[in-house]
Amino acid sequence: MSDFDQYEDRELFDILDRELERQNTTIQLIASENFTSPAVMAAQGSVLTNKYSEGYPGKRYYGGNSVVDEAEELARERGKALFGAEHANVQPHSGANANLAAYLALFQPGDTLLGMRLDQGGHLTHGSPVNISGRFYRFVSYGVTESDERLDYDEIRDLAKAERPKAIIAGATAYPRIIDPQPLRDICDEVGALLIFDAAHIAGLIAGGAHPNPVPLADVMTFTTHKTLRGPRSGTIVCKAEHAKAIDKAVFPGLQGGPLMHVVAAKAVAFREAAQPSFRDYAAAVVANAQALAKALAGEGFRLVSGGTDNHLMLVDLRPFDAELTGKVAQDVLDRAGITLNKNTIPNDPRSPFVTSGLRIGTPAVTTAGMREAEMAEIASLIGRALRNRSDDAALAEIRDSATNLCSKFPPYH
Ligand code: DSN
Repeated sequence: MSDFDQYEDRELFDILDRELERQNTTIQLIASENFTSPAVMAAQGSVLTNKYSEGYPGKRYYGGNSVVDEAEELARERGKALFGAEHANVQPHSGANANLAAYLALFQPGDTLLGMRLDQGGHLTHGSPVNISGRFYRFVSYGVTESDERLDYDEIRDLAKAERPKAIIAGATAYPRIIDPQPLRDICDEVGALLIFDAAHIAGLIAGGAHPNPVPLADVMTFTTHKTLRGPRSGTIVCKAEHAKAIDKAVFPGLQGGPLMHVVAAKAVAFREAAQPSFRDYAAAVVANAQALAKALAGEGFRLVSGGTDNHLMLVDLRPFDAELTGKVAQDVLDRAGITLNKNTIPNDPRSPFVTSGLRIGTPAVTTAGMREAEMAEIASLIGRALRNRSDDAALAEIRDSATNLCSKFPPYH
């Protein structure tokens, strides 16, 4: 047994202590982040990190896998049960890998696919030209309407009829409304396409019954496990039985080598946690908090893209609040005020993705910490104050104290 312990490496573990301090004392509003449970972290920091397990349970390339086989089997069964799926592959290291594995399993290079525009809320792996998805496949993008900034399923149908894609990729990273799987399924059936639903952001809302479950309608659903689902940083694919073999082959050996079995074990823990009745309360509270925060921000003079939210996030158009204020500046100012979130393009943003006119704000983490509607009103007020007083260092320091004081009542980790 190695005689090194974590207390010896102060150089690194001091950094971890400072990050713990940051997470405990500043307000976490990044829509794709959450606070995992100690059980998830214990599994992720376990001896399973030591094991090589290329292959699948019962069919591995190395010996000594009988115990980890049980962990992967448990994760698969729990993942299937959580979403009512016929098959689960719990090995993707990330959501991006899960998406690429789905494409590798089901499409040929050059095939036409429909995906949501990145600058209107889609994801890099939904066909961005700088991503492998956009280089290997012929992606055609759909977006939101100018009038109400929502998906228009009739427009998607027209596009699908014109382009005859092999699949429609649904899902988003910055879209504050429910994505209805039924009209997408209908369109896919009309044009003979597969439906791939990337539920990375909303997997926890689906598991908690706050959003419609695409699994009965989609051929494949991919998701990350660390956002609203509140598990380890990773990905998973669930699919119809008919695609199981192709999906498994695409994940390994198609795209990845040895799975991260400690992370697979942590996924098993997270799936169990998400199946508890209390997780339904959590998912409902995430949405209620987002709606309360959106309403309070509108009261501060911000414009909410699409007028509000029905999920865990909102997109804030800063221009009515202050035409000169960019997302980049707002993110930096709020960082100094102890409020963590990210700049984001809004639909038809005149500014670049590095500057932007918007912010993306999410409630999964603050809800896990125990904050509810009253705290959302307080957070909106802090955001408004900070951005109005962005050149005033003393005011920002005061707001940071208020943020720390609020967090001290809701520490995610003791
Ligand atoms: N980076 C993730 C997000 O924040 O939404 C998407 O991959």
